[in-house]
Amino acid sequence: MTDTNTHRWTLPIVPDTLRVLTNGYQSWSEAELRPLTDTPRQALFQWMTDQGQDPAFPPSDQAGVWRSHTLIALLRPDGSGWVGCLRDATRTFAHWEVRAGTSSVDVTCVLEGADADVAFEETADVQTTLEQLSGELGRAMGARTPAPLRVWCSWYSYYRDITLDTMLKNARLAHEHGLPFDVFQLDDGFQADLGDWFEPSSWFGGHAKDLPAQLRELGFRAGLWLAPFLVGPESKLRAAHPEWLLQAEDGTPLLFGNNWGGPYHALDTTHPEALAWLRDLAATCRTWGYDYLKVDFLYAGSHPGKRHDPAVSRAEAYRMGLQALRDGFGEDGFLLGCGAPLASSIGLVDAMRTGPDVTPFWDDEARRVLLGDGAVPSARSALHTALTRWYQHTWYQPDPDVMIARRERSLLNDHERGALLGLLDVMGGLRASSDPMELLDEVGLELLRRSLDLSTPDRPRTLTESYGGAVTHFTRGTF
Ligand code: 9PG
Repeated sequence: MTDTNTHRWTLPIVPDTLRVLTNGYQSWSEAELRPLTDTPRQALFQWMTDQGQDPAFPPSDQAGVWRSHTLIALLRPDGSGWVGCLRDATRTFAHWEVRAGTSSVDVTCVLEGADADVAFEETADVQTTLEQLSGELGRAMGARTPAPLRVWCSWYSYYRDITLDTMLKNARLAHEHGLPFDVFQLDDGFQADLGDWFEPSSWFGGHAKDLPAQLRELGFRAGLWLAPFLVGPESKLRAAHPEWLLQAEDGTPLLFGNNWGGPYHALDTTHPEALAWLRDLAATCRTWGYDYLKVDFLYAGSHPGKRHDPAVSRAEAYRMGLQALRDGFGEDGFLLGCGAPLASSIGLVDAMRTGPDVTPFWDDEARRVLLGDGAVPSARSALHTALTRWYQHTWYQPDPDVMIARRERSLLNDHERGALLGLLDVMGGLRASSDPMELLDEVGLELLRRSLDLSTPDRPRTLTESYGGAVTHFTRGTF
């Protein structure tokens, strides 16, 4: 049972010249600034919606109707306009919708969960007001913004084919080159199954607990990837505790998404035993020597479904799960959220992926434009979305995803590698790389060194004339 409250405004303005700024639901959802009278992208397949959007609040399929989580803005060509923003996302999701009429624009904000304050202001300077209101939201929720870290992550070169030896080989080479990484982070592929985190995969060639001490000898901290709220349908965890799973209306364990060759289950984070298990999981990773966790696919914690405690809202259920991980990992552990409902993570994570995955190619036009998947991984999508969320610096350290400095096993040309480097620097936050050290020539090493040089983020000059230009420069098709 969830309460809903609705707020409405009607703006007496002709919509033709307005633009709308949306935020999206979770890390991978597209965030964009688009003409209000355009039609939002429609993903052709349900699994795309499941992995990029809120299934309970998917993008509209009508011209002039735009939806956004937590906040929304409408801009006139001179940068003035309106900003709407939720004041507290701990217990509540805010579903914003703007609807263009002929001579007016209707704005609706539906609160899913407890009632909460909502700001809606007309302003001469949308960018400044957006930064103010989102900053207030961050402060109200006790945002954590520790110093950014420089991270090597195994995913964007090795994908699930990662081994203990490969991790150590890269760490040794990085050490020899004197590259200033803080953390070496092992990504997906080390574990037997989703949920069976303590057992190694058949190919990993060791155990995740064998890594941290060897990394520390080379001068690096150890980081580990988990999708802590996901449970594989064939996993031992699923067999042992079916009662811990989020359920469909008919009481059977819900299956959703499509990665790792099929759909998966989610833990019910209102179940006390599932929460205790999550605390133990994070605490165990800590005792193995990891002090950096990339906690991924977190949207599973707020997926719609039937929970053990039906009085808990999706935002609250999500935060109960995330709080359990924080409690287990400790206050001084570094938590990077990924695939995560954005504002509802404030105060519990140290850093947050603010866009979809970078890939070693610029754009996946067919999937983005023709199949309508705005959350599709690509260098372009990652930069475009993370830049649109620039104001979220006050919520956590943003993680705009990795630099790709290598020339081999990459389709990025020199201009695109340069754009990636420059725009990651504009965004600030975490600096990351995934390049196999052995593939870096002199130019690649120099690009990587420059990308690890932490700088203060540059405020985009204006929202309407932002660094988005550099993103579109190499892009064909609808923005
Ligand atoms: C490991 C990876 C990496 C990566 C994460 C996440 O289907 N999808 O929409 C989809 C999006 C992202 C994704 C996987 C699937 O990647 O962002 O850095 O950790 O998981 O599996």
